[in-house]
Amino acid sequence: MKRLVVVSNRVADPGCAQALGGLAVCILDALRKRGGLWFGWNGEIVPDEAEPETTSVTFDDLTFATTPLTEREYRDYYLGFANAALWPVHHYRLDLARFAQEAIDGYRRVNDRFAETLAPMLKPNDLVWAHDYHLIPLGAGLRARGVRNRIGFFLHIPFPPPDVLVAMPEHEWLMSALVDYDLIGFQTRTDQANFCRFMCDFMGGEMIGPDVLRIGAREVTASVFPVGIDVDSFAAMAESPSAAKRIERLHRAGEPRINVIGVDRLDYTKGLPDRLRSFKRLLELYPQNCKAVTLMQIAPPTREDVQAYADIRHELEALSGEINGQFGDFDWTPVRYLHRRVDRDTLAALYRGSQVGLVTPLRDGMNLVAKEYVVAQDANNPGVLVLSRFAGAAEDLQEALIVNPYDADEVANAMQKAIQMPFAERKERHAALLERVRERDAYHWMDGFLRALAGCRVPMAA
Ligand code: ADQ
Repeated sequence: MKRLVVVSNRVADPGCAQALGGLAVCILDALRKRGGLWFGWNGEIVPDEAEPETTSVTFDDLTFATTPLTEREYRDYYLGFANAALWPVHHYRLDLARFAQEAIDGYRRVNDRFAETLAPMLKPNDLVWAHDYHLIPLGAGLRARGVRNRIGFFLHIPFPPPDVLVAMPEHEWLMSALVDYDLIGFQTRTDQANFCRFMCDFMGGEMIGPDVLRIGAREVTASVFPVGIDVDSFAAMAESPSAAKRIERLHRAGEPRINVIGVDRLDYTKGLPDRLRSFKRLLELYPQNCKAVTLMQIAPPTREDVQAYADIRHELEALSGEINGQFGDFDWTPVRYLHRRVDRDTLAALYRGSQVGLVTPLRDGMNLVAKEYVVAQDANNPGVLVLSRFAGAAEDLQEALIVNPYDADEVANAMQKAIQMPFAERKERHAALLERVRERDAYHWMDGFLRALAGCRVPMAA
């Protein structure tokens, strides 16, 4: 088996197993099995004058090579370009995108530095797998340094339609860098189609197979690998005795019986204000839900150094205050908003104790919360998933109640349908969803990608 080299913006800390999401756990698993290297940022920021050093730690066959970012790199590469330009553009939000030359230059420089550091660590047969929008030009940087290995790239976020992408300065440079990968993975068929259309219409590419593009002298495979979760370990957390205790506390006497749950990083792509407005419509259109239903929204802080994130936080706080002020009573708080991280086992219990899972992003690569909610349910009395049509997960999870998150009345009606859904229908929908989530779990995603990458033709010498 070939050694695996994973490159991602952040390297997961294997010491914090509890905090690691399913994906990180399953990548670590693969690295342990094959032997390998995980390279990326260690989360530290050092002064500009410091020379950012790469440190390597090896346990058995697995090496973690990590480097800090300088203050300037953090500002330009991470905040400035990755999170204030690429993230909004890829989520179709040109209105929120900020383009600054120093940010683009910083992004280029960090990718170059990463390539320069990584290239000498590679062995001839290594499979190299770069993750996400922070590292689009990494493959090109490695090729420029003579690396001939198979290199794959997986985009965790959406790929926007070409007309949106071309509004971004330097999109040609960025997209032509993608051509240096052998395999590019997308979450959905829509993303893959947008990418292929862009490559054919704007970069002179042609499709020479269902998933294969020729662009100049290069052939690139562009395929769909929907991300999944580690089903068994998440189900075990939801079914544990401590989860049962927590659920009991959630439903203790005197509290409303029906809990609707939302769990998202506090990101403008997740549609949180729209979700609260939909909940308000639920209370207006179906007043029988007053004192009977609570929306628990867990939204931990994220990227607070970017202005758009501070704005969304204020909007959400104002809206939840408004709804609670208008509808709340001495013994009922309609919206319970928690602005913090929660342990994964607590999260699993909260999903299980909630009759409705509300996952309504305005745009999302996949959305793992939707899958976690399904897996956490009691199959003998499952809750109902209300899912945005704009989450990648909707491509597979059609038995959810699929909604347009921009239409508050439609979402309110779907919530009402979920609350009233007969037992047999709930069970039937849940069984179908669970089967799909189980089939396409995190291991299926990873194995599928690595098998496709290993099967790519060895890149020709330049
Ligand atoms: P994210 O945008 O972070 O990921 P998502 O897929 O929903 O979105 O994953 C979030 C994860 O964080 C879930 O596992 C969730 O349980 C966890 N989480 C959220 N709030 C939490 C809280 N308060 N406490 C603890 N954990 C919390 C990006 C893309 C997605 C894509 C993933 C994986 O934007 O579309 O699905 O990568 O490819």
